[in-house]
Amino acid sequence: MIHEKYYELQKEVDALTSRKNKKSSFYNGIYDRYEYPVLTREMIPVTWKYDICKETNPFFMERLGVNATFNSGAIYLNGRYCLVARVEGNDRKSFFAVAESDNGVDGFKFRDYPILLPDTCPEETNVYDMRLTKHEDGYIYGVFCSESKDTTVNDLSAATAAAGIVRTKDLETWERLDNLKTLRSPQQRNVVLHPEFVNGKYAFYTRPMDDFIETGSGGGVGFGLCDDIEHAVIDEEKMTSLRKYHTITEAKNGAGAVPIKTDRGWIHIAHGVRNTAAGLRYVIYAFATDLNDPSKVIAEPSGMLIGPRDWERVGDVSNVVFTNGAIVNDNNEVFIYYAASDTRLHVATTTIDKLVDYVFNTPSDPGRSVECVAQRCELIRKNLELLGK
Ligand code: BGC
Ligand code: BMA
Repeated sequence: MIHEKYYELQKEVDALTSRKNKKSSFYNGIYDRYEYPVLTREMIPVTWKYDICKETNPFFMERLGVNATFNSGAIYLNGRYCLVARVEGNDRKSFFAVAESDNGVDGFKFRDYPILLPDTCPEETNVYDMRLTKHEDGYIYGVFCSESKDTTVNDLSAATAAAGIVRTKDLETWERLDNLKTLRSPQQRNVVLHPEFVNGKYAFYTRPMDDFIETGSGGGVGFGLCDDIEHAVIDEEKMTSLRKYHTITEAKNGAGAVPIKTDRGWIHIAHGVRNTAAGLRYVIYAFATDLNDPSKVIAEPSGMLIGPRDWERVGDVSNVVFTNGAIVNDNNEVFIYYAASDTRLHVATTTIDKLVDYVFNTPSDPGRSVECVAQRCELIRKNLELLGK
């Protein structure tokens, strides 16, 4: 017999997933924020957490809790906005699950089951942060972080991060390929597959790092080519967007969403990290690369595009906004899915025209306070002149 509590709780889930979202009062002219997150742990179907049978679960007790729904890959498929969310169980293990909506800002519903990836890596402990690339070869690729225990050192917490690769045509059946091998970088996280061939090869944005947490000598977002996607190997990684002293990318940075193609260049929405007394602070920034050479940075507006604000600042890993997915629909509207504090997923909406204006017309960071204030005084001078002052 089905426990009566099931119906009550599922009704609450249904109410949340069918709640209309609306733009919030936040304004910067670049993008809109929304009142409600698009995915939270409260939107997880009851069947994923409870045994709904009254005989075996008389207290209607949660058996397999869900702690968070956050960093999500995103893709526009058959007119629907599809997310491959990072779902984290109470056991701290993450997995992937597809949630879909008709309009991209509300109504996201999970499919009946989460994704069960082919189990080809016996040492893999955790998976997270999938980027979904609709590649010109006809497949949809998912590139994600595959984390394993580092058994070469005597440290219980030591881990190794690698890029796992899967592909699909429908987000239902997934084929697992070999993990990416980067010959010159021992660890990789935040790897993104470029949607087009470059010089006839598959192209990846990488994030070379010496260690699991610290990038060490890794200088920023890398870029490398490989011939065979089924056994992907990258020899040389060129640098694209660099880590820089006293900027939002000082501690580390990494590719986020799959780059968006525009008339002026590829627009990248990435993340930058700096260290503070309160721990690492993650923000989202943007830059553009050349249409013919997607590794060459041609515009880099100063500072962050999205920083954690208000309640976004609070969660399991506070002071973090992170993106690994954006969607452009048929009307050139852009939906940036960003997670707040490793806990819930939000959306920011803008348009291709606005993003291009932002990336190419926002001044770049001159690097020193005195020059930054001079840059601002110039803006004020122009404005006061217009105001006749
Ligand atoms: C966590 C990630 C985190 C990474 C580095 C992993 O174990 O699951 O969320 O980004 O560690 O801190
Ligand atoms: C990591 C990322 C994310 C996470 C962030 C903050 O390095 O890969 O999974 O959102 O740290 O904890």
